[in-house]
Amino acid sequence: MRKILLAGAAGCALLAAGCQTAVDTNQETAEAAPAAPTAADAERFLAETEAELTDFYEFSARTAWVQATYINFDTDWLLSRASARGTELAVELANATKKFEGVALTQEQERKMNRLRAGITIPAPSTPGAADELAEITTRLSSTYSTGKFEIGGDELNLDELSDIVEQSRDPEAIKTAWEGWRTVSPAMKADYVRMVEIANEGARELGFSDLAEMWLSNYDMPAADMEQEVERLWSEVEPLYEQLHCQVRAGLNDHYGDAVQPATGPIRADLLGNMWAQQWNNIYPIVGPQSEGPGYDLTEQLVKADYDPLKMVKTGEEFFSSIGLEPLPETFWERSQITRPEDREVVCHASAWDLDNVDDIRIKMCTEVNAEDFSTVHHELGHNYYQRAYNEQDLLFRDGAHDGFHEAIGDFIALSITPEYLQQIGLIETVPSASADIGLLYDRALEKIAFLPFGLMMDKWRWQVFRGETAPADYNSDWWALRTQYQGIMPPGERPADAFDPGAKYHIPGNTPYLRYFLSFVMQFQFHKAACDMAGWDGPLHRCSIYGNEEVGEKFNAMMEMGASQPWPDALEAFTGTRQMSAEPLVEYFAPLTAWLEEENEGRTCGW
Ligand code: X8Z
Ligand code: ZN
Repeated sequence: MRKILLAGAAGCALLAAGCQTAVDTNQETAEAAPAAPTAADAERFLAETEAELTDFYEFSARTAWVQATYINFDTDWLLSRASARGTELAVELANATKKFEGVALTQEQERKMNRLRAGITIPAPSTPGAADELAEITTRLSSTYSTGKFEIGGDELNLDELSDIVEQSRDPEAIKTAWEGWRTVSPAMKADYVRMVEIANEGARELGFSDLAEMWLSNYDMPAADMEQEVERLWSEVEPLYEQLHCQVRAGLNDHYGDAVQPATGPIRADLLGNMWAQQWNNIYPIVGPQSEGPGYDLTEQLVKADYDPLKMVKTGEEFFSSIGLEPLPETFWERSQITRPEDREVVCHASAWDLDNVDDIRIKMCTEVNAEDFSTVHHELGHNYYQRAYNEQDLLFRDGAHDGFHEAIGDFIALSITPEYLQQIGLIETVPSASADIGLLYDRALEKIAFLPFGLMMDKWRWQVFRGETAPADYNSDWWALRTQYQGIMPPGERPADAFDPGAKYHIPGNTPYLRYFLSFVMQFQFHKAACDMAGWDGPLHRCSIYGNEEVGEKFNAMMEMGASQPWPDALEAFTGTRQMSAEPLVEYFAPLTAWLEEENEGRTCGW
């Protein structure tokens, strides 16, 4: 998540006055028809709106920060209040844009109007009380998730502790218990989720969308239906590679656990993939990775050996960004970030990056542990912060990513440069493994990046179905698993209980963070990487290329980041990569040596499920 959008409001006095004035004037002057609004009116409206939002945003962001780093009755109350006012304000502004329909606006004004109209993640209708009810629901959903526990052997385990079991245990029964245990937290969310969908769809319809799915898909500088087609196109480019990886991993799990636990054909048991949601599979590298061709080091072990602590991991991340010429993080980042889980209170542990004042009060909120996964997450979060700071001179409504996939891709693009050579340069490994380690390195990357793709896609496929009413509440869970099986080729470890609400056990569902952004990011970060490596004159294999220390690339990248959302995203993409289309071609090129190896390994096996 990059920031809490419209989470709270400082009130809408200024804006209401602005709107009110326009309406009153019309009534006074006109027995005749009210004067049609002009482009100058639009300019005034936008200026007043941006001033109002600037003030409101900081109040709401600080409220949300306090709640996320100290969850209790009172902070939930405060967040609900702030977020209800935020929704009311956002909806009022979105409705206010309607009066400028048909007015000849500049491209910039048009973009701002669109952002106001389509940019609300969970809208409420303007019916009195709707925003309050919605805010209570969303706060409750989020806190239920973040404070969820399940008891095993007399201990109340939180998500981190249950995840440790799924990630590290090799006992299928223990893994299943932790996996099912975490999913006892979400049935309590179901009724709230159903009601939330009703309210938000009403809100979307009031703003002129057929439902919330259409509204979410309307934030990509093209009609919603075209964007959905784009997503299908990208998926078709990567699906064959996923199938190869799935085939090899299933065979590895079958070897390790035997037919009774993981059959050699059909879907993979979801809890055996080393991640609570089967979204990234690096933790089972030791089971399913190539035996003879390993990368030659284990980054988690190296971090521990080198005495890294969470702070040092973040400092190391900052140093990478500095090496490409970006300004160091401000002092307040270090004073105000939450880098580790506080012992004495409940917090939202899911990693996020924040921009509290839309200028430079940037921070991360993580419960960092010393391991390879969090080392990568640190870079991910810092990417959000550097982007936020880069576009802070844009008009307020343009202080955002070119689209949300860009925002997610910045830090991951940097992390693709964490190559063995880079690790050696910063002293984390002694020797750079030879080319014979390439398959191992690529396999590990594929467990992180390729395994993720169908998950990144199905999350919002499920939500689009729900928002469109194609999936009724009674089918929430079965349709969830139908998509999990169709796209990821996985199945639950046992029958799911009748009241199960498994989507609620994944942060972004109760947290209402759209997920298509991650699918796009996982494709686009390879486009950024390839462009950067080309710029750097790299002519080796893409996975060995690191832009560490390359200020020329840094400067070009920063130029794209500075654009924020001020131009249609193809312009931003073109500025850095020279192309105006999202494409999985660079990803396919990156993994080509692995693909060839997988195809050989899978020969004679029946792949698919
Ligand atoms: O939620 C995140 C980031 C914060 S924006 C840690 N990610 C997705 C997830 O964890 O599900 C990054 C990868 C996908
Ligand atoms: Zn993110």
